[in-house]
Amino acid sequence: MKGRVIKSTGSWYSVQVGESVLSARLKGKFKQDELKLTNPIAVGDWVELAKEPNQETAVISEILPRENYVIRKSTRKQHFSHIIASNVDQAILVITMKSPRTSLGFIDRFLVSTESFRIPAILVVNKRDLMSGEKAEDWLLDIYEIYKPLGYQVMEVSAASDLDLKEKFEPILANKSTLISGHSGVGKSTLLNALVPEAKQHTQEISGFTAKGVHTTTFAELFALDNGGDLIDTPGIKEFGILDIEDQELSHYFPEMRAFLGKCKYNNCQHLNEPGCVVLEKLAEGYIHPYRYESYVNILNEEDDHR
Ligand SMILES: Nc1nc2c(ncn2[C@@H]2O[C@H](COP(=O)(O)OP(=O)(O)OP(=O)(O)O)[C@@H](O)[C@H]2O)c(=O)[nH]1
Ligand SMILES: [Mg+2]
Ligand SMILES: [Zn+2]
Repeated sequence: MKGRVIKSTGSWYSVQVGESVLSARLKGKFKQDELKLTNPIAVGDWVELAKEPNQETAVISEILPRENYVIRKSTRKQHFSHIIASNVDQAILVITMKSPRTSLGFIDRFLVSTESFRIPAILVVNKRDLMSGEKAEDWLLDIYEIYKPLGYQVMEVSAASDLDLKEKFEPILANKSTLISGHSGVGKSTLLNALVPEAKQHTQEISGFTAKGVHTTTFAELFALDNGGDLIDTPGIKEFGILDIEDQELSHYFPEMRAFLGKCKYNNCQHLNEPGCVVLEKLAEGYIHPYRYESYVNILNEEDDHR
């Protein structure tokens, strides 16, 4: 039979098969592709499984081909990567100006990763209630100015107190599989609980000392929405290490650069300081935002460090 992995807690997986949820595990050697993964099976995966004789549990024999996935470098194991979730229709990145602060560089890394699979991404600015004054206005303005023209939807919420979250998100989430990601403490589980009250995900105050989240959610988990579709809550991530993207390829995942690719003088242009570079021209003309270009250069340099 066929099912979808809705939770993974190490060696046991919860697999949704029709109306029921089975506890399943992998047995024996498992064929993996060349990716070195800390998690061979990810939440969102469709798997082939069979009931174990005389038991309530099941054994997974195969992972069906993934339509897409969001992946990052493992922070614990070098040369390994971790699939955050697979087979998603879209991704919500929850961002906060403070408590904790989300950097533009972090947002851009995440977006490069979703762009590489053409997964639409939505930026949800949370903890709006904590933002006031000129600094907050400037920060928000930057977010809108940088990301809206690139085609990313931007929303503002206070997940802990807004009463209209269901109405606001329903049209966006209906009948889709949506990943929720972001730093620890930005309010991913708080938002999820507002949208799927039965989920009752544990949430926890951020550390007063570091103003950072305390990694409350430790496993990814998929929750069904009332009106079709599902939401995947995930553990907070500190850094988003980008994986397996060639230098030449990186600009393809910056939508504002995509339009100009192939127009530079040199066809192997990396848009750094080459003569006749159209990306640099567009940057000077203001078509490409300097912060985004900075992220591009940072990711390019970081990638080099790992070779
Ligand atoms: N002021 C304010 N606090 C919020 C808001 N949303 C969430 N919080 C608080 O932020 C803290 C962290 O929220 P969580 O939902 O646990 O954060 P998370 O993103 O799931 O964190 P991890 O599971 O560690 O990745 C909790 O104390 C929430 O009550 C909000 O809109 N405004
Ligand atoms: Mg959480
Ligand atoms: Zn160029």
